[in-house]
Amino acid sequence: MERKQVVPLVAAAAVGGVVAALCTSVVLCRHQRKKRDSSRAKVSGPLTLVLANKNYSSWSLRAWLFVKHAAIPVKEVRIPIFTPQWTTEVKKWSPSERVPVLREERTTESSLVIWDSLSIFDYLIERFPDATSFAWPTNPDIRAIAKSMVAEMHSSFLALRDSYPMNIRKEFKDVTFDAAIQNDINRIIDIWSQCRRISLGLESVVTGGVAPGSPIFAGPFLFGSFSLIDIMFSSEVLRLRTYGVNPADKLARQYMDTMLALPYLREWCSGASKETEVIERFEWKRDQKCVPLHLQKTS
Ligand SMILES: N[C@@H](CCC(=O)N[C@@H](CS)C(=O)NCC(=O)O)C(=O)O
Repeated sequence: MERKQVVPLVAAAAVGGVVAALCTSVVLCRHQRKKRDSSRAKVSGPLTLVLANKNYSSWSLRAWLFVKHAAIPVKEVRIPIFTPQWTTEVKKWSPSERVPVLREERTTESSLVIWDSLSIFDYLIERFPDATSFAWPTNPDIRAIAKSMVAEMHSSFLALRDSYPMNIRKEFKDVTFDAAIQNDINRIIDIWSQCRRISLGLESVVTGGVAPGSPIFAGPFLFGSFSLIDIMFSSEVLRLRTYGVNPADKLARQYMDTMLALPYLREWCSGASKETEVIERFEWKRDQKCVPLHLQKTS
């Protein structure tokens, strides 16, 4: 299992190029070395992860990447979003009628249902502590910052998320954004750049503090090795690619390349390219003023 985990990191590190090379000589933090082991898991029955389309569902992507990286066995159930099948099926699985949702069978008649991504991550971290030890940095200051950024991703960037849906199969060029959306994009790029600068020792983790001057994390991901913060921003890497955003910031650009080379992300994208459903409300059209998703009628 350990070998399987290392492959995506190595492949992505190769793309990280200079950044990865810089990181080879530094001290690895404890969570980066810890073995993952799902054998100590505390669940009573099989797990089912309910997801929507790979092409459009950014929250499904995050939950899926998490279980893949933790190598937690789950049965996947896919319900194509906003289809007649969705309307009838999602109610059977999810109290919020949203996905992802995770179900743990307890007996033949009972189950525990966990919905909303952050709760799913929390639940899996509690139940599979070894397998999910990659989730948070062990340094308490950096962990606090990572948690702030993960929470920000979960609660924010609504202007961007609402008007420019994740649509992995499409790539547009020369897209112009209005101010609110450009602000969201700039903030996401700033977060990526800040994390990379902290990892490379170019910026202190403490505001106004002194940068260490040498790398503090090995690896090309936001905080060195792959963690939950990378999972949270994975859909944003894909979203920026779809709408032709190429950050001027070199560290942010390198980070996007690192993520786009991640084997599990590529596997997800390859699944998206094979899907046939086209959901009109998620298809951005250049000459059409964006109607935010929450104002659109469900078809
Ligand atoms: N806050 C939720 C968001 C889940 C969500 O909005 N999922 C979308 C698919 S990506 C959904 O199920 N949408 C159905 C709807 O809006 O009715 C989470 O973090 O899981």
